[in-house]
Amino acid sequence: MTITITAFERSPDGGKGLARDTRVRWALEEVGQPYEVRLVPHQAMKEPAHLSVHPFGQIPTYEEGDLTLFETGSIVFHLAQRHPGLLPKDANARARAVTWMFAALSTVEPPILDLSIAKFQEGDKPWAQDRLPVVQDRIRQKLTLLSARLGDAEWLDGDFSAGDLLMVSVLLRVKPSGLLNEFPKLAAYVARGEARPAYQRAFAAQLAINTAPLPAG
Ligand SMILES: N[C@@H](CCC(=O)N[C@@H](CS)C(=O)NCC(=O)O)C(=O)O
Repeated sequence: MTITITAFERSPDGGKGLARDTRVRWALEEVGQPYEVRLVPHQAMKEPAHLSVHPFGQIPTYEEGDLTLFETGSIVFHLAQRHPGLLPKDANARARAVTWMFAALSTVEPPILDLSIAKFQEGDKPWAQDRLPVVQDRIRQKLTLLSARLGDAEWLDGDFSAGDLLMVSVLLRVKPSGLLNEFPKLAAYVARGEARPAYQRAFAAQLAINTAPLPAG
């Protein structure tokens, strides 16, 4: 059955791989599933056609036969459940990997997202410069504890899992700020994720789209 995901017609990051379709592409590559991409122009994001697939008018989405999903956590979980490669077989190890998926998205990603908002959406507010260090320190708190837990391990809990895929994806979003380099163990962990052939393929695919000429009109 054909899998179709959506992505920005032009990602605001110009192809640095920070738009969230990259993590879905990565998961698809890890489990060896071919997929097609439907590009959504900016002006179409909040129009009825796209809202019928994504209630909040965002990307990415995932369509497979009569199944339509949104939210990257849900999409990666779906792929990990249906195909081998992203979750351990042992029930307890699997539950722990799923826990890391949630930790990535609900504990680590929010302060990182807050930094993007503070910089790019609120950067011109009179209080922006006072707020920035507070937001950065909230990220540092999380990264300090995450780094301590990872220690010198290769991945968060045994073999590479969907938990690592999402954690690395989330940490990649803090890399441009320089904060990640304050945590050498996490920087090395992210580099291990980026070095995976599946990630490389996912990154190259989104880069190709974001650097291709836009259709005329
Ligand atoms: N929690 C959602 C977040 C989705 C999201 O924020 N997508 C961004 C692109 S990375 C988007 O579509 N932004 C445009 C908008 O919100 O209008 C997920 O993980 O899928």
